[in-house]
Order: sequence, then structure tokens, then C-alpha cells
Amino acid sequence: MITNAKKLRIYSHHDADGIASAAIAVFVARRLGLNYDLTIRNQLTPQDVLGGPDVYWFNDMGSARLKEMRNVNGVVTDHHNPVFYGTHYTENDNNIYQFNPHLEGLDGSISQSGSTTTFLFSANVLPEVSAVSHLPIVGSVGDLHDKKFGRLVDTDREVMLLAKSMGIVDVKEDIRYFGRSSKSISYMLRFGNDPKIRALYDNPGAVADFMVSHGFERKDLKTIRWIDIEEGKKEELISQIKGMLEREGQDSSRLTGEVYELTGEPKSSSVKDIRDFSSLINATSRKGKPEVGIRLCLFERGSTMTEALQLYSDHLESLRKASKTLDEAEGRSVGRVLYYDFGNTLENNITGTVATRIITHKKVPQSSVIMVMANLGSMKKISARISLQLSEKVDLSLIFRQAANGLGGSGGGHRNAAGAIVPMGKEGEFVERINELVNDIKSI
Ligand SMILES: [Mn+2]
Repeated sequence: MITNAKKLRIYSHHDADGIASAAIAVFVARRLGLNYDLTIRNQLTPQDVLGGPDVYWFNDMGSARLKEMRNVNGVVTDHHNPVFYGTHYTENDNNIYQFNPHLEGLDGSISQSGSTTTFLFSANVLPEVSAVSHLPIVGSVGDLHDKKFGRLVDTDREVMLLAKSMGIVDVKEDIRYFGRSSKSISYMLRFGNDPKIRALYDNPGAVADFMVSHGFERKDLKTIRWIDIEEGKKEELISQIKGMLEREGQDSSRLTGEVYELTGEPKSSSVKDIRDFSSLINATSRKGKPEVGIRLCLFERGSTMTEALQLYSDHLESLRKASKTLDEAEGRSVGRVLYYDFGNTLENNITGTVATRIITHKKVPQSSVIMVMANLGSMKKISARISLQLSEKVDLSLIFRQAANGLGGSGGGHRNAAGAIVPMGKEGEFVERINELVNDIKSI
């Protein structure tokens, strides 16, 4: 269907995984010489799922909306929880081939990202797609698939090993904090949160003293990056930090794990580390310029990089504003649900990011469902997160879909991270319904 498409309509999700998927699809379309267009969405609109004469290719989205599609010819490469457990969907005049790890008994929230799915599918259409085998790593790391085990696993891992064997990425055992190539060591130690070093977390004075006691000069503290220092120095710092974590009664083993680097980037590059690259890609999209992220994925640099770095700093500014709003906001509790409704005071495309921040940085019980809401026209946009522990028992995507459908909205996502859109005014009922559905699960 794709190779013969007169016109290919590529749709993809607006996060780093979606952008990496889109870049793979664009790579394929260009190599095949296809006439294509590309749409990046936070969520598919009712119009998007109506289909038509063209061939559609949904990436990192679509599986949750299959039953709403009409007259669609095309392919869904996704890893979100599917509503239809089959590979060929033909109801409602559709002719849709679905590729999704859940159909293979794999958990899409950890084993196989959207971009890995797009990549594996594409490799069958066009073997030379291996030239962009770094992109599934960008997507998988962007979706935190390396969080649970400190490394990528299952199919994400197989694709990562392909990229390694092709010399596109380097794989190392190192500190896993964000910012190895984009931030100073001081920043990493101050904001690293998995695990949090209690003696240093958000304590710039203590971080500076720690650095100076290990031979760094005060004037260098704002600029020297982890990636700049010698291996021996890294080992010294890691063993010191592990000691601190152990004295604080924490699991120090999570401090280190696999990290991935782009071999094609110079050492001075702020996106040498793939986690840093992924953050940059995500920011371009959140600021409404996903095409910039896609061009970076497809190896453009120079002025594209300059523009991306500007978008990144704009995105950080939005997040700073959001965390200020968050500090002043009172969360409201209904049973297990702790929710924040920001109305029009929060950009509605960062509700998920803010929900992640709350569950990461605020002291909330591990049994809570964290929800962040913002207005989206006549609808309420809701993003939710639960701890990995709770997600062993609760599949948030299923209860979000069920509750939202019952209220005339739509919802879905992953076991531990889900979203919904419901008509304005229905959000209170939605919260109550989610609380009931979580409490109904017997094993909790
Ligand atoms: Mn994804």
C-alpha cells in the first residue's frame, strides 16, 4: 500500500517518540519518491479518522482510535494500548493494517516504542532504513523505556543493537542522569531525580561544595559537563555518590546504567547523549515546530540546530512558568485521585509533562493517580500518571478509555501514563469515575 501510494498522508504523535517515528516515515517516503504530507498531532481529530482516497500511515498513535476510523486505507504502527486485537481491520469500510507490540504479547510501555514499531515495519518496506536506526533509540528513551531496568529491553534493545553494530551509536555504562552532554555536572547533581541524592537535590550550595571537594574550580562549575571529564574522575564521582545514596538508605544501583551516544556528533555537541537529543526533539514539537525536530533526526545541523536550541530554551521557559503556576496551585483529592485543573493558565500541550513533573518531584503517595487538566476549546484535556508500582496492578489506559467514552470523550495511552479529552464540565464526573474504577480492581 505504501510503495504504491499516489499520495501518502503521514500522521504522528507530538512527543519525541512520535517525531522520531515521523522522521523514519519521512525517510521512507522520500527514498520511495512518494508524494506525501505530514501532520503532527497531540491527539487525532474526528476529521483525521475519516479517511478518503489517499493512503494513511499513523505512527505512535491510531491503535486507540481504530474503531472510530471510517473509510481509511492504510497502516497503523503504534505501541499504545489497542482497541482491536488483530492485524487487519476491515469494519466500517476500513482497510487498515495494524502493527503493535501488544498484539505480540509485548508491553508497549516498556518493550517497544512507537518509533521502534515504525522502524521494524519500515525495514520490511525498505532495508536501507537502517541508516536511521538511531531514531528508535531517540523515541524509546524519550518514552522512558530505559527507566525500569536502566537500559532498553526487548525489541527496543534489538534495534538499539543494530544501530550499535552499524556504528551509528555508542553504548556505555555510565551515570543515567539527564544532561550528560547538554548540562553542567552541577545541574545534573542538583536536579537528578532517579535516584534523588537528598544531600544535593535542589541544593546548589551543597553541590558546589561537593564539586570543589573533588578538585573542580568554582569558575568551571556552571560549564563543565559530565561528558568532558576523564573516566577516572567519573568513577571517583560515581563511587562517592553511590556512597551518599547508600548512607541515605537509597538504592544506589539505579544511578548507573546504559547510556547511548550518537557517534556522528562531535564531543562538544550538546546532543551527543541521546537522552539530551530526545529532549531537544521533544521541545521543537512542543513549541509548534516539529519539522525542525524531524530535520535534526534526518541529520541536518547548522541553522536547524540553532533554531532548535532556541525552541528548547523557549520550551524551558514555558515549563518554568508552568512550575510556578504549579507551586501556587492546590491539588484537589477525590479518593486516590489527586488532580490539578489549570483551566486556561497552562498551555494544553504540556499537561503530560507537568503530570510527569508532579509524580517525579512532589511528595505524592505511590497509590495516587495524578491528573493535570487544561482547557482545549470546548473540551477539557486531561493527562495522568501513576507510579510504576501502581501500574503493575492498574492499566490506566483502559480505565481512561472506559471513563472518557462513557462521557462522550476519548482516552487511552499506556499502563502508567494516559490521557483523555472530555466535554467541558464533565471533568468532575470523570475524576469520580476513575477513582471508582481504580478501587474496583480487587488486588489493590
Ligand atoms: Mn510513544
